[in-house]
Amino acid sequence: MAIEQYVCPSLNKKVCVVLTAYDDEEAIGEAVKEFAIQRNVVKVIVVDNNSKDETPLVAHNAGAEVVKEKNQGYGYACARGLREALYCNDAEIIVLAEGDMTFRGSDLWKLLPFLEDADLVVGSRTHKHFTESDSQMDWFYLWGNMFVANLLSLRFFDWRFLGKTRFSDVGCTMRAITRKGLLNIIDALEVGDNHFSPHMLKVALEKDLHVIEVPITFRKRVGLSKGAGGSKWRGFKIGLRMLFNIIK
Ligand SMILES: Nc1nc2c(ncn2[C@@H]2O[C@H](COP(=O)(O)OP(=O)(O)O)[C@@H](O)[C@H]2O)c(=O)[nH]1
Ligand SMILES: [Mg+2]
Repeated sequence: MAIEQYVCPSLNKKVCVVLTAYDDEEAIGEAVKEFAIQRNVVKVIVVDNNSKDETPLVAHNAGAEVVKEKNQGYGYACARGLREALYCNDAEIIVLAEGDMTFRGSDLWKLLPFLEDADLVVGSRTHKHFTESDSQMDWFYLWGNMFVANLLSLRFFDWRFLGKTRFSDVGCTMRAITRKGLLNIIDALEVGDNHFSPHMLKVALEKDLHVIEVPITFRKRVGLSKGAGGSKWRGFKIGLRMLFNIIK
């Protein structure tokens, strides 16, 4: 076997980034710029989900392509953005994240290399050194996410590796997927609400995509949370819906 220096091909592939946004005018401009500036990012799509503030204008001015999703819900916004990204013919890799500044644009470079061996790479916000102490991930969200994540691993149990893949987080929006992988799952994404994230992972595993999780940085949110991070009661209810979707 010839010994040669390895240059990771995924780091040279074109990337389309999708950011979800709902009344996120405070954060969306910086979020767009932070992702757009990363190497090989050819387009940033912002999915505006009926914002009543200036979110679409701020996103547009920051350089994003803005699409409007009328069906209200985090899952509808994610699925719409992923579908739109497939029209970006240049892009071989599609990255999904949120426009609330919780995710770091430069973390693309943690996700992409794993796409050499996997179809879908999802972030985990459960590692102490990467999850900032003033982020939403307090003990409640950490333990809740880890509990439901273990359930997802068990759903695809295998004796040797304890699951097709081992998850530590189910609510992390930030993920990278190959065009081929996305084409395989897009029509099966049917959850429109806040429990979309583990649903997408479940669908991917059902379709035999290779899924892997990597630790990413999680920062303090800019602006008000409208999702699980809004209150513990809301987080609990969303967690239950995630759980029922996983076992169904
Ligand atoms: N919760 C929620 N989020 C939405 C909706 N539409 C779009 N989003 C976006 O989805 C992401 C997740 O919501 P967020 O408020 O950050 O929830 P959190 O991450 O639990 O605090 C954000 O980028 C929102 O702007 C929606 O109808 N509900
Ligand atoms: Mg968020």
